[in-house]
Amino acid sequence: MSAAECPVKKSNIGGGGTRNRDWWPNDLKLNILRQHTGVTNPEPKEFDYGAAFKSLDYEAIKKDLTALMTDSQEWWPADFGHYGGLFIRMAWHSAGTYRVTDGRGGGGDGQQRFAPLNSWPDNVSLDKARRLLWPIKQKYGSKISWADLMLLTGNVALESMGCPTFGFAGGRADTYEADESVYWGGETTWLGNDIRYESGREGPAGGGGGVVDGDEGAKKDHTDIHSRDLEQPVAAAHMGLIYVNPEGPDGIPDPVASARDIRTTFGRMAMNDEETAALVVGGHTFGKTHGAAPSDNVGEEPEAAPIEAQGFGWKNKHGSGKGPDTITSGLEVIWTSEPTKWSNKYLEYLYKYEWELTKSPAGANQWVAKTDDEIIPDAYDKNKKHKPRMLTSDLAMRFDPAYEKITRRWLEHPDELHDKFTRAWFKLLHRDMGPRSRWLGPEVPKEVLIWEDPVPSVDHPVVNDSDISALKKEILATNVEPTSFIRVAWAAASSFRGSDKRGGANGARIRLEPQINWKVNNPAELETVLSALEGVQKKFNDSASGGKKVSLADLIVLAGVAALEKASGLSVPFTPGRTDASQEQTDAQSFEHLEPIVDGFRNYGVGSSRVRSEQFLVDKAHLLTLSAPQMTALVGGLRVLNTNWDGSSNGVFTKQPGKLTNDFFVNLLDMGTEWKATDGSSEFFNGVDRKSGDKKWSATRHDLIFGHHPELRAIAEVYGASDAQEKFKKDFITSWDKVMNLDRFDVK
Ligand code: HEB
Repeated sequence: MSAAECPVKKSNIGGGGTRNRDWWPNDLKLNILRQHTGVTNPEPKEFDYGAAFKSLDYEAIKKDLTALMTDSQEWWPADFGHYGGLFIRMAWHSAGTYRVTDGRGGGGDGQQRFAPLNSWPDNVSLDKARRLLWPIKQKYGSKISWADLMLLTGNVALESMGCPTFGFAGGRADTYEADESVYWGGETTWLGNDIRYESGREGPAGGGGGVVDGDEGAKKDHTDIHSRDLEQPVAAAHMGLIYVNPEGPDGIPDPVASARDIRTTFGRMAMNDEETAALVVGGHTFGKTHGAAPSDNVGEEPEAAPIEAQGFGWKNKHGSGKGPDTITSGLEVIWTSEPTKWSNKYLEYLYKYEWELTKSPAGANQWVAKTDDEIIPDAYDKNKKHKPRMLTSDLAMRFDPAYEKITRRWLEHPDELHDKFTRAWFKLLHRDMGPRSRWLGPEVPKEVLIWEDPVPSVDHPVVNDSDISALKKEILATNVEPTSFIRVAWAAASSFRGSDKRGGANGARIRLEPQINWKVNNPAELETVLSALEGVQKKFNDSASGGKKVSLADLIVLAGVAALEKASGLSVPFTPGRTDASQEQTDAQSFEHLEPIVDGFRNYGVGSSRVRSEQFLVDKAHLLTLSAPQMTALVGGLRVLNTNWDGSSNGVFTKQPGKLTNDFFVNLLDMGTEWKATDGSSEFFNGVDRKSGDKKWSATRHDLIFGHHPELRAIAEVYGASDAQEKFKKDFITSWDKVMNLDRFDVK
């Protein structure tokens, strides 16, 4: 037994050994707030990926990719002499990890190169696909990221097989470490699915979880594949799969139950029935599945493979281990008679034949057409022919009544399928890119799509410095409390999430459904603020010279800025140029996913027995792309500014509420105060004078965590020191400005 296998003696250097995570697995983790920072990235600090991408010879790389499709390599031969199917699957599995609930996952960061995705059971053989791309990545270097390259390759694969696409946009900068922020489920075994279907479960309590649901509700029987509920926010039916088990839920070959899982998981990916069906039908028009022999021929995944494998995993000892002997999913299906050409044959066969349950050579459930027609070519042997075959998840496209209605129409109208497929494919690849101002390259489509969350472009001169100071005076002259302006500006801007770059103040969507009615936005106060600002806006726009206009989105932020200047006595930056979106430009249903369940910045809501309040706070800070010091400065500042969502005094540790001071930290760290829980759930606390016993303050977990957690306390001590008053105010304003402009990709 080697040292690496010894269960007792672990490595004592290089980060090995028993660590804090092992000793205190429930401790609050801040690691997700310091990912992808300068030290992990080999590019120089000033590297601008957008500029690098703009210098890429786009036509040349597309030509190289097209040539690669049919340049079969001895070490991993191309099925049917064409890598198209494999590359489409690579792109699809890259983008398809996206979930609309928290915006995490997706192809935007090139995470398929890192664990766990590089080793997911569903990503078998994609290690080979990426390696086939290395010569092209090497040739173009920093001008194209892996993230862009994997997706562009999928697009070129489609085009090279006669399927014109809807377009392509680049602009996804690479990350260089495994992203720890995504909750993929609580299971500890691959393909396990117990925890995600068991409401009432305890589940993991570690940090870095996504926003997960509460733990109310009776325990459900998670073995009932017709009624089980998938845990939020996960978007896959099993740990290690992108979506659903191709054999059917839990391997049970039931097409209708499969449809249920498909609908849920693709729905979490922000796809409706039509988009889902288009993707499945269009995708499986190409390529084949691989299950030449039982899966026990296959070795360990890349993360667990030996060093000499150099990043490859799943070494296959069946036959040659490649080409006709490939084992990927363990299923052995070729959908159409022309697997390297766009056609309508998937649907033709799906409806032409009746289907019989059978087993793949690896023993997996799959379906074969009840026919003598041997019309399907072999991937390697020109003399061999096969019967049409399908996966259980393919039959879902026919046997689920809603999918059937859609796919029967496309059977008669192939052009409609092409249109729906290419649009859904474009959405799949670009869903997490954020606003159009981030989309780069010559193939950005002209048509504006609702899921982009479009904002109108600026079609009028914007306000200048003297307008801005005049407007600030107007704003402060209204009879609205300055703190209300701060609350509303924060509410608007902090709806942003860095995961899929949605939300933010631009568009002034806080005045539209659904944000206008979010409880956390305090609708009554919001209305007062909005009508005051609309008054200021009308007055300005009616009288300003030279057609100048100010948007409500700008005024919402400017009002916060003006109030903050008053509260701090310092000048606060403001960058105009926002515009106002209309309700028609807003997919209200899709925006509902941006509503915070718990928001520690505004002292809104409490955690559950599964996810503690402070974990929600860290999660929110991560979505706001904040570091731990920035989160600390913002919470401390927002508290003394008296901006809790409901105006409560929790955490408002100051005698001068509304004034920007470092009092939150000074008073939090004051040894004269003793803290006591006020209720059984340890969510609310009173701070009492240690000597007199008199109540001085009230607080939530969102507040007290800054005195409890050693790393947060270390930051709080910096801000609570006697030399920190000016530093704190400056840091607060810098972080405030960052949040106000998180969505301003148009000016970055
Ligand atoms: Fe797919 C393949 C499943 C969706 C595209 N897929 C495949 C396979 C499987 C599956 C199992 C095989 C793998 C191997 O190799 O073995 N899918 C599936 C499922 C689903 C899907 C379950 C859901 C329902 N796909 C999909 C989509 C797409 C696709 C959506 C796109 C769009 N796939 C695909 C392709 C392929 C596959 C292209 C082939 C690959 C090759 O050729 O290699």
